[in-house]
Amino acid sequence: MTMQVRQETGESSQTVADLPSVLYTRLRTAGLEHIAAKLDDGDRLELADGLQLFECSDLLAVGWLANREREKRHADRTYFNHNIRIEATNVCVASCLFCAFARLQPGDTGAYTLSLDQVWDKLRVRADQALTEVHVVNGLHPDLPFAYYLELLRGFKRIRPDVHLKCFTAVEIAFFADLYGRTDEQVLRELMAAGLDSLPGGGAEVFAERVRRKICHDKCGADRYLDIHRTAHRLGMRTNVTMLYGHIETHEERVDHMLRARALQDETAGFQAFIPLAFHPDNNQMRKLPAPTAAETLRVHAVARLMLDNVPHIKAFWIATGVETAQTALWFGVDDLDGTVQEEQIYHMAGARTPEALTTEDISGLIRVAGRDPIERDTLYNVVTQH
Ligand code: V47
Repeated sequence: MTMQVRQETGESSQTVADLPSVLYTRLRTAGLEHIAAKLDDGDRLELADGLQLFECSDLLAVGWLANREREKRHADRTYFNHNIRIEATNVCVASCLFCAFARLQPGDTGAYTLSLDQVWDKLRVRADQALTEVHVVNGLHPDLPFAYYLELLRGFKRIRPDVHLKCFTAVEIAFFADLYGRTDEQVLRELMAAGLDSLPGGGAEVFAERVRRKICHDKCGADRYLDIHRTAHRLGMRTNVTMLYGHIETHEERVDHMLRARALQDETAGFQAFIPLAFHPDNNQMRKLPAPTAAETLRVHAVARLMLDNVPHIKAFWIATGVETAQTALWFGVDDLDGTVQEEQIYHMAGARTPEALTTEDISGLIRVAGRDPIERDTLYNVVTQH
């Protein structure tokens, strides 16, 4: 076995013979020796390896392997961006059991739909901020015309032509296609012509049919979600992919989810980041379930880093994981913390107790305190500022 280990500098490497014996013994005792060897040899991890990583009792050994992969790619570099999150409407015809945000009908208590001016104002009032990204996620509204979404994008570009528009999940794209009588590709092309720059990763939940049938039966399925990302990549856009974990899914379904994302990435290389999303149980139809623990969160991010050898970034969405766990995850495979966010609602309505926004100084400070180097990036991972 040749176990190559890159040091934190990313410059030197060592074989298993050079590893401190205590570390080698620990990996062997954890039963992870052969997974370490596969990683060294550039062999891919498969379903059985992923299951073993989820079931291994030594979380630190799993984390150590994930951290080694993280440092090979990024050394200490840790990315975040200066973004704003906008949810223009929470009216949604889908009935996902985990969702605390959606309201079925326009007149229902708490239902809202912002006018275009109200949406644009969210950007206008931040004219003094060096924002680089607007991230839009909406409910599936049955009555808005397609022109609303096209105009929303055009208006953002009029106000801030420099800002990257990461808008509409694949689930929304599928909904638009069905509602407005277009193909998925036509919808993407029209939105791109109006200013769309990339797609966020929302709506993936868990790809396994068993899980989708139970928690999100009436929205776009896994194959269509992946096909929309495939099309977006072909049209030249980059996208992200998420996984909602910590509810009814099995370890096998988590690994299967990662492998399906990896297979598409082999085809297109269009995913920038994989983002595990921690389930929040307040105010939704799965409220009897406990939230995932910090240990589970660290493990999911670590296993994602190890399985998704072809996806450049593993992102911890600090709103979902909590700030402290996101910081710790920087030593469990994570190299990205999303962004300043501002005005997030989906998680806060589901019980998140994280702040609603962090400044770029807050984020770079918490990265530095965790022992990593903060880098403010734009959506496409170009460096904006090396803090
Ligand atoms: O798809 C909804 C999730 C997602 C709950 O692409 C919930 O950069 C946990 O996708 N508990 C939307 N999760 C958010 C999202 C996202 C977040 C950050 C970055 C990016 C990106 C994308 O939120 C939904 C769903 O999976 N969600 N309700 C809940 N109660």
